[in-house]
Amino acid sequence: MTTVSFEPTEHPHRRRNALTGEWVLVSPHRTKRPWQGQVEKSMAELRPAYDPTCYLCPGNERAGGKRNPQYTNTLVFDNDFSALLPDGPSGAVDDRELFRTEAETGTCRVLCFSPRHDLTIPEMESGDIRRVVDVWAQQVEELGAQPNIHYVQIFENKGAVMGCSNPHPHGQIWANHTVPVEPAKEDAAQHAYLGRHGQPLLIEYLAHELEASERIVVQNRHWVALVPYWAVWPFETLLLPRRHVLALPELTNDERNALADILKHLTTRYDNLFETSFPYSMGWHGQPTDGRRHEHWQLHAHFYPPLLRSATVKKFMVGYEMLAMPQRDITAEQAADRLRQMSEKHYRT
Ligand code: H2U
Ligand code: ZN
Repeated sequence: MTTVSFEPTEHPHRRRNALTGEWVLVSPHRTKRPWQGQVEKSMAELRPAYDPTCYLCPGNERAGGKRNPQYTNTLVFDNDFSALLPDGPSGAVDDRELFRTEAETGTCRVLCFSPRHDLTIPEMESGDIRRVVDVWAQQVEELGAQPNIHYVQIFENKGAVMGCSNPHPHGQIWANHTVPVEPAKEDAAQHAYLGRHGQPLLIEYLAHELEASERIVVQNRHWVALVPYWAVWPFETLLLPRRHVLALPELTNDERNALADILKHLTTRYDNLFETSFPYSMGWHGQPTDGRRHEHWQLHAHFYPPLLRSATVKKFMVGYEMLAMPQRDITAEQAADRLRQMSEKHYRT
């Protein structure tokens, strides 16, 4: 019997997500000629700066009947179709093991990043992205201070392929009583890691990644964006502060400016990859807002983009992924390399 030494670019293997404990199957042998397929470009989408039919543009009426103010930088409003409601019962309603039910309360908000209907984060000025960063931090602070709010989830769905309902640049904020499933997994993993090693998981992880450097996409004095070792989506990235920061409100002025810069640079690389307005779901994970300090936490953002080979070829999480475990072909290292090769000058400018 011959024993062949393990080659990560040749041999199928599985990698463990240290933040969630979940595994991903990597099949690099399937990407012998990964980038020789033609790159179909999507139709260049030309949008007006103001769209009279858009429910997020300044001065327009929303679907719920309320009217937006003539806002000039950002706008936050309560979602007209909130998934959570602030008032109502809370706590256990049914304790039977097979039918456990808890009433849940919370608040959902919409955040317009810009009054301009035609812009996206990579096309916005850093100074204007900085305003979005400030609103994110302020929303976590304000909602998190409410005694019944224990987690504030900030996220953005970008692109119709991600189910985004409107191209006007916007994100959402959902805040609720219980810590949702994904941050709860990360909470448990980070808590256990700090207990075992005396250092926050993501602080040690970043140190290893900076040393290896093969999965780093872009970095500046305060932030690093990398394709995580355990990435599931083809061009998934993790955005991390260099300093130990538990939540968005703790970011300094300098860190916020640097965050605006790295957001612009990372999303520009994404857009340049397939010369399209790159769709994704992104969002922030930070400590729960139950009033305690959770030293095991490290603030971070996830970007989960669905595109695989071109502006139109999307990865589907079906079949084996739904029934067994997530699987990818291109390795995290190859994805990081592709993103690193991209220019930070937007293809449309
Ligand atoms: P997306 O970010 O996935 O496009 O969702 C937009 C949100 O905006 C969605 O949650 C809300 C929807 O309920 N919305 C309003 O609050 N008012 C409107 O007039 C339309 C959409
Ligand atoms: Zn608009």
